[in-house]
Amino acid sequence: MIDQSVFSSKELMGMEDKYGAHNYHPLEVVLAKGEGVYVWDVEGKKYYDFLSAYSAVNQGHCHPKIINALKEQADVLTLTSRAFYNSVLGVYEKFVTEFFGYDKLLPMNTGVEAVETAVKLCRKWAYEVKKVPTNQAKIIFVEGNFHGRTLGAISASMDPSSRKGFGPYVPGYEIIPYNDLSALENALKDPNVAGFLVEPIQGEAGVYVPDEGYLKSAAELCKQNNVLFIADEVQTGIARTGQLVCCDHEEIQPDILILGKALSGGVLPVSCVLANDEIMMCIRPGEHGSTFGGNPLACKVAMAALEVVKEENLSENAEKLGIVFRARMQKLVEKSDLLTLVRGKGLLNAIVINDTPDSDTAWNICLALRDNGLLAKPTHGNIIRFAPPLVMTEEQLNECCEIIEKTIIQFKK
Ligand code: IF1
Repeated sequence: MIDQSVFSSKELMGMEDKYGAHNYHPLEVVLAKGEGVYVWDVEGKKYYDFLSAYSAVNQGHCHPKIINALKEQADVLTLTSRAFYNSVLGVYEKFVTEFFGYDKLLPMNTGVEAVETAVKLCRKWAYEVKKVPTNQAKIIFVEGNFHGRTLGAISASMDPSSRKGFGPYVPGYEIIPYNDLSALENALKDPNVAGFLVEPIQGEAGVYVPDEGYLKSAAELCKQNNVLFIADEVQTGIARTGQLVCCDHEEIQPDILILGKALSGGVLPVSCVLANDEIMMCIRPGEHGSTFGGNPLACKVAMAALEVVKEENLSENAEKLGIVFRARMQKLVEKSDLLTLVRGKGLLNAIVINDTPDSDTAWNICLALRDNGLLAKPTHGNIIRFAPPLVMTEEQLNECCEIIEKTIIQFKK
């Protein structure tokens, strides 16, 4: 076996470049270790992680409770497939449905698989319960969405780099403006509409928070029109925005809830779809599944990951630190010509830079942040997302704000 520690960062980046597909453009830092809110590169330099693997490691890197669950179950049983029952899945399903308040759970692995599952489930419900004519079901999406990389998900995308060159696309979708209730009301007039699928806060679009009341009214409109309200909380769920799921801010329960990422604390790909019986029972044996979905290793890891969220009050911490963070960044916005605004909820935030979306300013600021010991990633040329692990302390957050302030003040275009 190759011992990776004998390679420098430069050599490791060179190997990815030579032997890996070029489907990413990573920030130049090669990480070798993580613990809590910190990561270390191959040369041993320590950083604050302000991406948290796109909000998958909300519980912090290598959380001991989650890693212990992984280790213990790894010695016992990892995978049976769903051809047989396993001794953990039912316990897990009971735990998670009670945790989030739904009748039933359908286990998958990656976020996008759960999105696909939700779309299939919604269509099935439309034909069986709503009595939409065969193959006529329509799902409404919003502009600026990001739901993953499969053909089903990119068919709903408007981002050329996600979409262009991969057609033909999946039919039966309609895209309306985000945060626009009259557009939704209009779209819902078509009796073949089965579902409205939305991110409660748009991550990739640049941490775009809709107006207060938008989600609640959207859910009501869906209900009035017998359309399923489907929330993609793959990124916003699991305490990230200061509530267990972002829809809790408006006290709504989606008809279908999609979770991924931090459901496992970033330890394994674990995702799920939650719904009540009337919807979930529309899918019957043989109609959907996955080799790895519901495997006992994933189930044990995810239960530990959710326990950490409760035991360590991560929602409350995200809410509290988010307020501190935005207040400090607001002061920075007022002080620096480089920034135009800060926005977000809980610990899912972004700063917008006074430059065009196709500029390289955000990227260059992220390089400077890296040199100063903090890792973040632009979502566009002029937006930087800040999403640290939720186990951060206020003292650590203040230190991070100092790094960001210093970097922005000293930054020269
Ligand atoms: C990449 C973005 C974040 C998601 C929502 C489903 C999925 C995602 C709301 C699919 C995934 C990831 C994928 C990652 C980048 C990242 C991302 F910038 F592209 F938009 F987080 F903001 N729904 N988002 O955000 O989940 O199948 O990946 O597990 O490199 O594509 P997945």
